[in-house]
Amino acid sequence: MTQSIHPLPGPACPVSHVDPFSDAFLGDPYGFHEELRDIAPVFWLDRYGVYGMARHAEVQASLMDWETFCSGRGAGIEDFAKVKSWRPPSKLLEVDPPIHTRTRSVMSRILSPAAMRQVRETFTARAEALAETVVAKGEIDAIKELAEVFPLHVFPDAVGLGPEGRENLLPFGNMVFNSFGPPNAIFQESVANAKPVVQWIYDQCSRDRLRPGGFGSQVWDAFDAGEIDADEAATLVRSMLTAGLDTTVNGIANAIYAFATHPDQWRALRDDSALIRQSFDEVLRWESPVQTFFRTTTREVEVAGTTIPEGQKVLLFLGAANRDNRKFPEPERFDIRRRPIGHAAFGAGIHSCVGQLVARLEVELILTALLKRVDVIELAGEPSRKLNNTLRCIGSLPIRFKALAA
Ligand code: 4IA
Repeated sequence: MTQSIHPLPGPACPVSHVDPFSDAFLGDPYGFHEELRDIAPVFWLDRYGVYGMARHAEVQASLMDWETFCSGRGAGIEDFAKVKSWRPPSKLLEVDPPIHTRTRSVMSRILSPAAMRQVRETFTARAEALAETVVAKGEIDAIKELAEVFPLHVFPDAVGLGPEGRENLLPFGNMVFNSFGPPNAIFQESVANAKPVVQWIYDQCSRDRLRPGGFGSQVWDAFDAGEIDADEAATLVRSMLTAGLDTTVNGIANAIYAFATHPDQWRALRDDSALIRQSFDEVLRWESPVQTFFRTTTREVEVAGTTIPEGQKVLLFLGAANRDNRKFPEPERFDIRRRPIGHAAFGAGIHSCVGQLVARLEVELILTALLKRVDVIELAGEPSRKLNNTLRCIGSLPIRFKALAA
């Protein structure tokens, strides 16, 4: 409906006039996703002058080909080769090898399976206590009282932050995830009053603020070992504080939403708790917290018959790829028995989510703790959306828990 073939000279592919950062798109992306997937493997978004890909095959292939689809020119809409980023670029997300290889190896060691075994006991006790509280309440807003509470309770402690100022963490993340898109009203609103928030975040990244032994302090240990420089160390701590909260809050929120609207799936999980971990992959596929990311072409490249010139921004629709029926049969169905191997919610290739073990641990423990206590999860009212240029967020989620007979 909104497509046309662009008159030459111009991109050699179909054009869409859709605005993927509009309220209408962000509020309910799935109809738009279908339209974009069906236009062509590669299309031109004339609203922003960027290419887009929404089918699984091309999204996946582009993520794997970091030499052609680079991150060093920014993972947002701005090309760092042309404009200066509003924040100093991430030394993890917004760099390419060889720098990336070095910083990534530090982060993946700190967030390794062995590290998860160390925090598991503390995280578990907190998940159990929180589940006890919310189930006793019966009715809650699952955003304010559960999805935000749990990551904010466990992750900043694991990083080793002090007790003061943690209310800055979610506003900071919200702002950064908005900033990957255009400077629209959604973004502007999130940066109003941002100065003290940004300052607080940067202050927490210095060594003397971080509890010895925590994830943040371990980043500084890598500086001592000569693996990274001081600027890289501080910026990697910032990466943890940017990428580690809003993502998991919405991962938990989307999981609760999925089960509340699919009672048969909660029953299936009750019948077979071995499905807990893979059920989170299905949540991620069905409602991907990180919906989109940009790459920039480092050379002219042909994708499915379309030639993309060098230096072009390409918007990858991870959320659309995860609902592509060319890859996942009946993609609209939330089915925890499906093994959604190859979903793109954590990205793919060298930049695939380095913190995913933390996310997986948090969701596993919350679902496990609820499963022990809850017979039925249901909506107790209409959920509301919170719009973000990158994240699929829920604003409020009224939930009723029916407790298991004791
Ligand atoms: C960083 C993709 C998202 C989860 C993310 C956001 C920020 C950073 C990394 C990942 O600042 O390094």
